[in-house]
Amino acid sequence: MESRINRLFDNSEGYDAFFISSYPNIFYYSGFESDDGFLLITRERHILITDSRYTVQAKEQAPDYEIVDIASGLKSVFAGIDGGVIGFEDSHITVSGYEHIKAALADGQSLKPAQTVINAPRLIKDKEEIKKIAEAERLGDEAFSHVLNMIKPGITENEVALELEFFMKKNGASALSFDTIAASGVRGAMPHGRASEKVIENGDLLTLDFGCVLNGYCSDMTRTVAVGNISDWQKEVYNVVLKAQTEALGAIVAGKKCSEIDAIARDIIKDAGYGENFGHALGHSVGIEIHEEPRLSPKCDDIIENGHILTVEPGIYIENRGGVRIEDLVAVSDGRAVNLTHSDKRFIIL
Ligand SMILES: [Mn+2]
Repeated sequence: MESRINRLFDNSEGYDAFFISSYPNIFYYSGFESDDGFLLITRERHILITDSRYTVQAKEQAPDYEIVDIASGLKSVFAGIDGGVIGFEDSHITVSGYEHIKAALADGQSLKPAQTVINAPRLIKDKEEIKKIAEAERLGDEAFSHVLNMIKPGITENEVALELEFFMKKNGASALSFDTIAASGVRGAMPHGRASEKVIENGDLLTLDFGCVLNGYCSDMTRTVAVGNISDWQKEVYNVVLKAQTEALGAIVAGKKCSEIDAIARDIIKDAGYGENFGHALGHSVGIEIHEEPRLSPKCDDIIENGHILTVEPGIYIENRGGVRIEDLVAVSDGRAVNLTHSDKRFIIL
């Protein structure tokens, strides 16, 4: 935690202190797994403000912090630090929250927006974080091979999704990264088609996009499988998506622009005649939150660096027919992409 706080101050000229209020940043900078509280950090003092319901948990999870009970009032906490300019999470705090904090400041103290500065250290994952993300992704792989045994005509998307979720939670996940997507047949044309009561039928493609939170970090993966008798267009679309996915993934190296990687996948899909059927970005980063920066999108000029985690997830979606998406999660390490997803990408026909 100390090194994370040092990185924050080393790259934030003009700030004397930070007031941190969102769950991901409280967890990142302190280890405290709750957003019923705030952090107030200066170089010298690390203060976690919470209430009596959480003091035991706070002492345990944030041993580097002084724990202060909110009952003693925010005013006395601010009066106790010698920070002048206090950075706060302007994308997170409400207007009334802002007014409340402002009213508690001591003489000579002021608030300054600092969301980008506070989030910045989280873009580059350290070894421990990469390990946790890899473990979460591994659990996703295991859940996927577990449900392959049950997918057959006659069961519903919800049944498959629940089995994935049950497996991940039974094996240590504290939550899901997001609502599980299980989209079969024509529903596959919706990139974010949440699992429904639809029965999986012979001839359907089934897209499963899911993830879990393990040790505070998210996983994310997508596989599309076929059920029963498959037609030529389904095979063709699968192969185009697979080619776009593997070539974009193989092109990820430190130093390249995010938009260049997106373009590789997008051009392959366009050249195959499906340009109109791939509307979303190629990928995003993953960490404490499921969607983090940078993004593999046409608009993202960020340069890929060691410590970035990225999803690579092209798709083709055809209204009234169906869709295919394939997604792996990679870590950039020693300049190149290390794939953290190990599930088979060959066309699986069940
Ligand atoms: Mn994703």
